Amino acid sequence: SAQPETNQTPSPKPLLPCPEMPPGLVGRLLIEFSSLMTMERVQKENPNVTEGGRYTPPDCRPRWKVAIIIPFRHRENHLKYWLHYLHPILRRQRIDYGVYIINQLGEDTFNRAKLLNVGYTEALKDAEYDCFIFSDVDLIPMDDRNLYHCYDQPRHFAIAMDKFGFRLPYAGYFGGVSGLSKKQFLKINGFPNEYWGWGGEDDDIYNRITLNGMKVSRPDIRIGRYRMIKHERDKHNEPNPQRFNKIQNTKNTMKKDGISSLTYRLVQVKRYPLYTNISVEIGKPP
Ligand code: BGN
Repeated sequence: SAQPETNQTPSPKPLLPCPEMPPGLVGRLLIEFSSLMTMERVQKENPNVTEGGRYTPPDCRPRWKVAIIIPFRHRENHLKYWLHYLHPILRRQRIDYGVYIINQLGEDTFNRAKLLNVGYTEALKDAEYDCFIFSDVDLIPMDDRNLYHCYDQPRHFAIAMDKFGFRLPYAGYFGGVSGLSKKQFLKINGFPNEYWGWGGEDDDIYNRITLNGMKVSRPDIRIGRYRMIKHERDKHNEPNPQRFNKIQNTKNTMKKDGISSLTYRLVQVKRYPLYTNISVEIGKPP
């Protein structure tokens, strides 16, 4: 053999790229929120997930490195269900991923899109992600063929939610669960930081996408189905009365307001077995 005996460095197994549609997906899933869920149970169900909620497929080379970003405040119970359902789905999908919970500290008005910008920034301090999936904590996909990676165009995943009768509520809807590559995200200067309270920030993101010459990609309506965990309206996240005006002005605001203007105070990064918790102070509305 030409191999010198002194060279004992083990070369990594050359893995083939993960298949477009991984074998072992099950299709339509039964999703329910009545059984009681504990973090201990979910941890036992997912022994292959490593600290901070990281996973990489052992049997193929993933095409994307995906950071899953979840804006969060006071939704511990929803998080247990999300982790219970999503970790096994993502494993079957052969996704290389990390889960980041972005926890808004204090009780000032919630700001979903700013938390998503924080998630993008903080995840990149952890690993060289090239794909970002932004998910609400209460949305569970009902079909594992809805693959959580990035696409040629910004992706909208949650297109058929139970609360909207499994239909898209309007053509420009981009809420719930969406995904952008790093390149796509930077092209639109990230997300707006100035939407305090409920509503409109997803429409602003949709505007940014189309104004920058991209279009939204979506799965088949039979596959992009979601269950939302029922809940009372959150405190300190009242509908934002400015949202109607603001979404008319994306063209003028997007260059200044976005990832380029993001400021916040990082308070704590804590790695749990199934996710990384990033607690931040993001200020309050002017
Ligand atoms: C829209 C909201 C979205 C929300 C969807 C679904 C606004 C802006 C003024 C029209 N947009 O109406 O943010 O995701 O409903 O609930 O309120």
